[in-house]
Amino acid sequence: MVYTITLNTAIDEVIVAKTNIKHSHNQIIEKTQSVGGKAIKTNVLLSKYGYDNIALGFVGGDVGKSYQQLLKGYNVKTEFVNSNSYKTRVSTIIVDCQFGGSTMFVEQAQGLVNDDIKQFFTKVETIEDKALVLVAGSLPTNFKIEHFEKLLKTLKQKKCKIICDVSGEQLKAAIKMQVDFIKPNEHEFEDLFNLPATYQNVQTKLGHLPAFAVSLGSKGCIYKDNGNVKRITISPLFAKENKIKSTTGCGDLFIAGYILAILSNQRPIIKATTYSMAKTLAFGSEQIDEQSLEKLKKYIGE
Ligand code: TA6
Repeated sequence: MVYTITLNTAIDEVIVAKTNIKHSHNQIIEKTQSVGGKAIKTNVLLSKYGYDNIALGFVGGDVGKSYQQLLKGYNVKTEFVNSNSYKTRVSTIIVDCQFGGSTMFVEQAQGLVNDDIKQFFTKVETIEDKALVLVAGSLPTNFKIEHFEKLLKTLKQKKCKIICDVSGEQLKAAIKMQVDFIKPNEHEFEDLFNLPATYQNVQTKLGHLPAFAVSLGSKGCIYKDNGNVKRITISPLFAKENKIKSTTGCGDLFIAGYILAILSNQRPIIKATTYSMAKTLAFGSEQIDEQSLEKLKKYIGE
């Protein structure tokens, strides 16, 4: 069983527009709703491939109801805390179909109350010992860093395999707790250490951890597994030979691919990279271009 924890859920309103900067009349080509929040993308993928998984976290408000409907459509089993004060957010993602690329605007989450947090930790206690647990995304207001540290400590005591895709103070706590895998992107690394994400700096700052990946966007990633710090590159031919639609969600699908590989005894970093690349070929923030997965491996260098 894989558990995911999305403390700050969101629905992503994805707006695909044809920009016309000259006249600033930008025509909307397509509007879709995507499953937002980071860890939940892994549930969507695991359910698709028939792996048991449960999503924990907080939902609330009308958007929370729609969010759970979306997840039902993906056959994702949830154990969310339904809060009366927290409201599942709406993130707006503008995808420029002419020049490529996406821009994301994320609502500030409203507050949780202590009873919500108490209910959450009661659910955390039901997580099986030694389970694989993914914790990803931002914290809602009132879920303090102390709560986050308590969450990691509880999972450690349960001897869970803890994977974290977090930033800032949460990333610092995950490193201190020496969780089993972290995946900051280059900006999150640079913000935390005030250093560029070079091979040397990554090795110095993260080399003591069991495993990690620092994602470098279209340049690949610097990672550690089986004891050595190595690098994955992505050929520039990938962007030349494929239509890049939206990079929103790439980091989330990297993690989903990593976990899928662990469950299917494949090389985690290669699968993670292909899923992250396949995400750029679809508009939705939880979608990938499945047909492209096999052929993407030819663009990956080690
Ligand atoms: O990485 C993309 C994404 O997961 C979007 O789906 C959007 O919901 C946002 O990031 C959520 O991130 P946050 O860190 O605010 O939980």
